[in-house]
Amino acid sequence: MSQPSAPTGDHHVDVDVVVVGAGFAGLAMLRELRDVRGMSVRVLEAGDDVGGVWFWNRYPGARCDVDSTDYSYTFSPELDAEWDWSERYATQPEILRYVRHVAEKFDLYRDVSLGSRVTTADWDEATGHWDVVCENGLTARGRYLVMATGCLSAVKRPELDGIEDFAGQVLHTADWPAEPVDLTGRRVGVIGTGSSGIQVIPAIAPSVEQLVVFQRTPTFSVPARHQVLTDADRAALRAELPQRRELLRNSPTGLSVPITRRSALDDDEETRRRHYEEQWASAGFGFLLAYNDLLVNKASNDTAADFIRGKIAERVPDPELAEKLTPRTYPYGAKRPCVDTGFYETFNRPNVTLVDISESPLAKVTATSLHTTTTEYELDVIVFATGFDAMTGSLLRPTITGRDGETLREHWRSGPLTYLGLATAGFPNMFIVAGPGSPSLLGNVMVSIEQHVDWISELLTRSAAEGTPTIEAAPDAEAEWVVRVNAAAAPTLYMEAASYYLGAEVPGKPRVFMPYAGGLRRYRRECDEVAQAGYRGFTRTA
Ligand code: NA7
Repeated sequence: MSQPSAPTGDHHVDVDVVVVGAGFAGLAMLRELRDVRGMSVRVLEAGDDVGGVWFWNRYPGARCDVDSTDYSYTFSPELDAEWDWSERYATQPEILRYVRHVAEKFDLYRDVSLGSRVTTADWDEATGHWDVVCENGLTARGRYLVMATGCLSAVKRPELDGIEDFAGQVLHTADWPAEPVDLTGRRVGVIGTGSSGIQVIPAIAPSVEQLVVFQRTPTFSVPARHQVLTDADRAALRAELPQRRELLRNSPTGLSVPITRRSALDDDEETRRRHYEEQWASAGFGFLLAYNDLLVNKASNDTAADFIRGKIAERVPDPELAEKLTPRTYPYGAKRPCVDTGFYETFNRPNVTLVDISESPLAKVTATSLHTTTTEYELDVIVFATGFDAMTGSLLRPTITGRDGETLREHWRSGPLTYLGLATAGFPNMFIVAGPGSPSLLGNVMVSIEQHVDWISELLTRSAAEGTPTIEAAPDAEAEWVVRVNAAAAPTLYMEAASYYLGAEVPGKPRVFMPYAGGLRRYRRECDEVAQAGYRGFTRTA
């Protein structure tokens, strides 16, 4: 295949593949397509460096919820051998160092255009190419378009009356300034208690003068059991790496947690309690996998949820406060569960106040204060930890126009329609990495990314070899896959929470369950079977 016709910095590039996003997915795609498959690639990245979510989410306390060794690329034994993670859950700065190291080691920067936010992508039917335009004027043309834009990158800023009048500082966890923010001695309000809020709240509480946390829905969180890795830990992890990688690949979750076949109801109360205690003491995120039916059987789920509720009561001695922090309206795990280091205990501090905004919602902002419907809170800083327009936001913010002038926004007006989560009918030669319709956020996204990168790359290579470079998901295959995605979610408890899996995080967003809930292992099998059947469900033409 051809070499790029213009280096980084020029105004137009012509390549085989235009990739949008230089996070873990986009960089893996670039390396595989360029260095293994011999294609020319240009990656367009909105940020000023590679890293995706790990570039933007620089808030205090930001770290991964997945063990570092499970949240790493697996394509290079040399990379594994030379990289040492310093902690069980890597911090955002360490992950960013890792991504930069990978970009340098594999000479990826030369094919990445930084500071290039994509605004439009248009399918040119006459030539069978995508024309892509960036906000900075850069244009790119490629036979293929790969959207590696991430599930959690379209930042959500809830509308708050008067926010522009606030005289203090307004921050968002997912768009935290690169320069240090000194919160010492300031009165800070944090809105949101999802994974980001749960990390930032304990991280800043000791240094701020006052911290007011505005909570809409209480969260289930279990201790992360974070630890600094010693040389001995690292040696042990290295020795275990082959088995861990095998577990990752074959697991429904993409985590190297051994899968149990036991239901929570198989154990009597005392045995179950002991088992939960053991898990509580070490499992971190893996607590959700303590039994095999916590996400499908309400009675089983109740046992785990009750256990966590009991722990919240132990961690927060004031019963009224503990009750406010206790989730009661949805099953454990039906919203993305959190892991924490001292989150609930933070509310025992005298300088921290919890405000239940389900009782008295946020009303307005003035120059000095954030007001709920009942009370005024004087603040110096407002931190939004309000998350993202998840899964579809980053795909729908640019205008992507496919065959016959239909935009992706129009095609997905009732919710995302994909075949295998990888492609969408009417958008030939466009592929999505770890997007809706694939397991994406329901497992370790690193495993999903690498599976998609391999699968898409193989499809492009085979299509080139067979003289059928134009590839499109057939409408009936897409329709059938959407039914399968819904069917996989239907028996689960995911349907019982207003979560971002269901599009509930953005008012007016279609309420459909977006990720594929059948598990990574089953999904990988489905994709492999489609490939073995000559890419069944895809139309491939010259
Ligand atoms: P999340 O998990 O979507 O959490 C967002 C939080 O912000 C959550 O507590 C929301 O409450 C709250 N929120 C959102 N919108 C509002 C408004 N309008 N008013 C008040 N409160 C609001 O995002 P995170 O950034 O914490 O985590 C994202 C992912 O990063 C996470 O899943 C991990 O994969 C890592 P709600 O529950 O909607 O009532």
